[in-house]
Amino acid sequence: MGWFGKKEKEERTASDRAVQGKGDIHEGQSAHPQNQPAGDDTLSGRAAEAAAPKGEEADSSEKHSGKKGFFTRLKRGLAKTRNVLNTDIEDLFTGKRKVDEVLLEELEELLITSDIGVQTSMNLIERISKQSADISEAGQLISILKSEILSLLGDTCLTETSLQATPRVVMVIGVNGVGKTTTIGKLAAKAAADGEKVLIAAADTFRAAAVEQLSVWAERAGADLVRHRDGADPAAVAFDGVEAGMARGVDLVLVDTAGRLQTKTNLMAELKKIKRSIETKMPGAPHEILLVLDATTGQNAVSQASLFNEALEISALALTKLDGTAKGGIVISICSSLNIPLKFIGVGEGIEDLQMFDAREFVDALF
Ligand SMILES: Nc1nc2c(ncn2[C@@H]2O[C@H](COP(=O)(O)OP(=O)(O)OP(=O)(O)O)[C@@H](O)[C@H]2O)c(=O)[nH]1
Ligand SMILES: [Mg+2]
Repeated sequence: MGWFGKKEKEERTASDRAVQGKGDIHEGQSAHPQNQPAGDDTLSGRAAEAAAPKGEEADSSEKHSGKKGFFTRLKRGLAKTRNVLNTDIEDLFTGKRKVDEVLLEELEELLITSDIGVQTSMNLIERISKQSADISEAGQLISILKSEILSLLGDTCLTETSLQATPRVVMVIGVNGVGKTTTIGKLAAKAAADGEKVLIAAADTFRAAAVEQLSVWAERAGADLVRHRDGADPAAVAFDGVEAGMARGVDLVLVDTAGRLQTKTNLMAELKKIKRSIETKMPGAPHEILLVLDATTGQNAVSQASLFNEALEISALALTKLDGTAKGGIVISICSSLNIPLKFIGVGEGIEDLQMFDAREFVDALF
């Protein structure tokens, strides 16, 4: 199945369903993207590290076992949340027999602790309270919770994109350090493995190491790379990338962008400019604007998504670092408070540590 919809069929058709619980966005942490101060290149060391994709060197057999290994890493990443959702829910029932207001309040607290978000947690509690008569033990509560979460995810997290253009142009955006470049590397590798011709445009010209990092990924994936000198106009790089992609008959053009700019340059304005420039070269492009979010930033990821969405109309989300200290509830929060499909999840730095989001698999990993 093509990851950008080429061969993808529409599996679910609820794309027009209403957005639920916008309230999550302003709760929790600050609404500002966690941008580093301009000029403070704290990422350079990390970039050098990231420049060497780790997936292929890793000798653990898990790394090579595809989907199963991915699921194992996802489960491990969600261990903390799983603990809360299983053990703590069981604890709720000690000495109690029925689901009353007190128990529901305690449950709501548990859900919020696992980053599900206030609004979404309230929504879940409401759904559960309607079924409280059927619940007399922890196992029943967990299974009802599981199916309610699944229905929340199924309602809003769709992968319905059908992109028929050649090339398909995907612009990848997000604040610094969330995993844009890594995600592009993984996507390029996956598309190339599916027999597609891929080109990457290095439109992050602000950070010195960015192009080097990208060229390592491009080489590894067997993708073409279009780059300009450091500090060049990102919109011009994107333009040239799309032009080259068209001329060379590539299937997929991935445009990497900066997550942080030098003083006084507005990130959103710059991204809009890149988008316009892509559109000028190829009407209808970019066909996908993929916002990358770091799951370890919790509710802040939800705030970032709404800011970027206001400026650029995001068409899909990728959520990275679900292998780290992330609380899995953030996935539920994102899916239920934003009407943007969550398309990819990342569970590591290796080339195969990215998968299409699968709600059922996710809920299985969660419980
Ligand atoms: N554990 C883990 N680390 C990840 C994942 N995705 C990316 N990373 C790491 O996150 C760090 C930042 O990734 P980058 O791809 O450089 O992030 P970026 O968004 O391109 O950053 P800027 O170019 O500075 O805006 C790197 O060390 C990556 O290896 C993931 O799914 N899990
Ligand atoms: Mg980058």
